[in-house]
Amino acid sequence: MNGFEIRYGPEVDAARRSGAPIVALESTIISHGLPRPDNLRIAREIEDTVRAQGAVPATIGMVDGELIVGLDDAQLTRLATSDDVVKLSVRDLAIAAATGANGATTVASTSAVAAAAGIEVFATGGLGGVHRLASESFDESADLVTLARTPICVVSAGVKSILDVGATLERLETLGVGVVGYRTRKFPGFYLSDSGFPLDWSVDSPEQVARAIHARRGHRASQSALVVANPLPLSEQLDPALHDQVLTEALHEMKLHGVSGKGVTPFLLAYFHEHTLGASLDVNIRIILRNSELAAQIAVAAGK
Ligand code: PSU
Ligand code: MN
Repeated sequence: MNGFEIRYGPEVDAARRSGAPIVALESTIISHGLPRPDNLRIAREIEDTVRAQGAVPATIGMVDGELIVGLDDAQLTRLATSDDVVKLSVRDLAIAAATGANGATTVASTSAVAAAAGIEVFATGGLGGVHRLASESFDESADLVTLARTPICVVSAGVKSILDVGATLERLETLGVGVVGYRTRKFPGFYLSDSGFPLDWSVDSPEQVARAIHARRGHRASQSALVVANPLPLSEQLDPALHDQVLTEALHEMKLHGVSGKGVTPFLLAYFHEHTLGASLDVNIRIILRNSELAAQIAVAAGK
């Protein structure tokens, strides 16, 4: 076998043949970002949200070393419920394939695989980015550098508020990743509607995003990602006071437990879900469903 081939699920395979719009979805939010048993139900709901808008969901992940674009329900169940599922970034794909691993793809690896499969639109919750105190720890998500070299449109609610949002925006600028607000010029803060940082660009409709996708399709001068930042309405955001309090505690606990590397994001998300008594989970689910809906509308407008 040469390299690791992509296997397409039947629904995605049919969509590729007919030219139907496809939306890529990541699996790390299912395996590591959301608690069981809700995660499997939510994974299915995300897919149905994409279908309801007339697009085909392609959840990406690795099962027994096979890289799959469009996991079927049994595979989705496996990634949502097994204990042997590894969080796979881009650097892990080849070794995971070679060792026959089960793995979930992050924003970085999902983007890379989706682009390789010719998929132009991807929905997630929040991007990875520069962690707080990164000037000491050097902890910056591989999501950023991967988006710099991957032509994909990612719909997210900004970057997780557990990160250093200002530093992340600076890095996105340096790396040449486009960032546009959806009906806003305020960069959203994931759980919070507004991170406090302004944006240079705003779009009003899925058609406008589709035009940007068309403009750079195959254009050698513009092969980095376009991040569409889709904020939660103010009425649906997490209570900012609760957010700030839990975040302070979470960062303190993380230090006590010596959490580092790829464990950081799952630790902080789990801490939030536990210590907001589920409020952050409800918000997280709303974010993903809203982003999936918008991504599907963009994919439909962009056509093939
Ligand atoms: N957004 C969420 N939940 C998550 C993640 C993002 O709402 O679990 C995951 C994504 O897969 C993202 C990853 O790519 O966290 C970033 O992890 P790290 O900081 O280790 O790169
Ligand atoms: Mn990291």
